Amino acid sequence: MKYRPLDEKSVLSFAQPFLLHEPLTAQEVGDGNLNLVFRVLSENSSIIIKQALPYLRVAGSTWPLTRNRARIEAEAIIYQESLFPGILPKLIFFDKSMSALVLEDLLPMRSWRDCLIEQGETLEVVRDVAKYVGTILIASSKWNIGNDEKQDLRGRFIFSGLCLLSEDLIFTAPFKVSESNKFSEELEPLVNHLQGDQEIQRIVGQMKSIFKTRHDALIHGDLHTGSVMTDGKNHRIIDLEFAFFGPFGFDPGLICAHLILARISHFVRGNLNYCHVIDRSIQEFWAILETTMLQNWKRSPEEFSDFLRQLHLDAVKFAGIEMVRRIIGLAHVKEIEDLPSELKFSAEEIALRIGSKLIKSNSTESFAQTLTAVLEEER
Ligand code: ADP
Ligand code: SR1
Ligand code: MG
Repeated sequence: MKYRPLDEKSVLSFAQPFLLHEPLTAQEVGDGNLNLVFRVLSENSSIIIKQALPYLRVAGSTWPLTRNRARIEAEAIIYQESLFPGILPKLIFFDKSMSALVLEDLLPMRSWRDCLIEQGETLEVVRDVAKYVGTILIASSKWNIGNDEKQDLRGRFIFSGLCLLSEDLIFTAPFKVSESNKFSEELEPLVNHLQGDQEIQRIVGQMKSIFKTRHDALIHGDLHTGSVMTDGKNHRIIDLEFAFFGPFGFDPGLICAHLILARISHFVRGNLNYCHVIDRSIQEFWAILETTMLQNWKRSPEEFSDFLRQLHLDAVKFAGIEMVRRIIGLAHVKEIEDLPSELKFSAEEIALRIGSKLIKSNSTESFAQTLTAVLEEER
């Protein structure tokens, strides 16, 4: 079949072979920045069709983007499912020429981001996310795969077009004057100050280089709270199109950055009890992550200590960079975007300040301790 973008009508016949009964209706449900995501319903079942467009959806056809990301997502689901069964949506079929994945419909699960916005249960979610990250990081690490497999996996999950997009949108554009940046006028003095900070420039440059050159494990690559779905009890990790062999600290840093952004959103709204829930979630994330990694560790305890020290150090900096880019860069987060304007500015200011401090942190403490010290200074 020749590639053509699907719509709510043509997706019905595309989905037909994968449903028990005739497809009845389809709805585009992707709130995403990149792809088309359809829910196709038949009499008593439904499936998800996720199709890559040849461009960055949020920017329009002027920003081309390789459809190879659909192949990466399909192969990453298959590989990670073998390492952590049950945490990913079932891949029913992958149509290479259409760059389309047929996926299990996770409804009634909803995104963890929405759950955090509504002050929902989050500790159970964080535990599963930590187990997922810990398992994948160690099981797919350079130490735990043989040379042949390593060569094969590295070939399939090399630094992709989406990694280039991350390089640009996370590490480059937000830290200089760039057309793709998006922030309000009142934030301009703060942005100018941050972009003129030589220490930040130097550290972000170093972290960008780590992002591009450290092939530690097959990381998710876009692990924010919108990439996790939950019904309170069961949790799934979605959206693996950014998967590649990258640095250990990237996924943990990203997930914590988004928990901190959620915390800031609640802080400015005065929901202090929920801020404590998020603090506990971050502590719990690291506790479970460390336990999971240790359970799978096959090297010496001394090496584990060194590994952990580096992991915390990198994750703190990746988290700071991710926070900054979600305020200045192209892609923002709705827990901050949807705040009333007077609270939004205050949240953005706090996020830039905390983000900058995390980037500059030289703390040899754990992620949670470093964050606690930074939050103390905010009081
Ligand atoms: P994008 O990469 O374009 O951002 P995502 O994979 O993040 O696309 O999906 C966008 C949205 O589509 C998700 O936030 C979720 O609401 C919905 N979605 C994606 N996959 C599924 C699924 N397997 N089951 C139910 N909903 C899904
Ligand atoms: C503006 S679109 C790009 C962002 O959305 C994705 O989910 C990634 O986070 C990416 O940086
Ligand atoms: Mg995506």
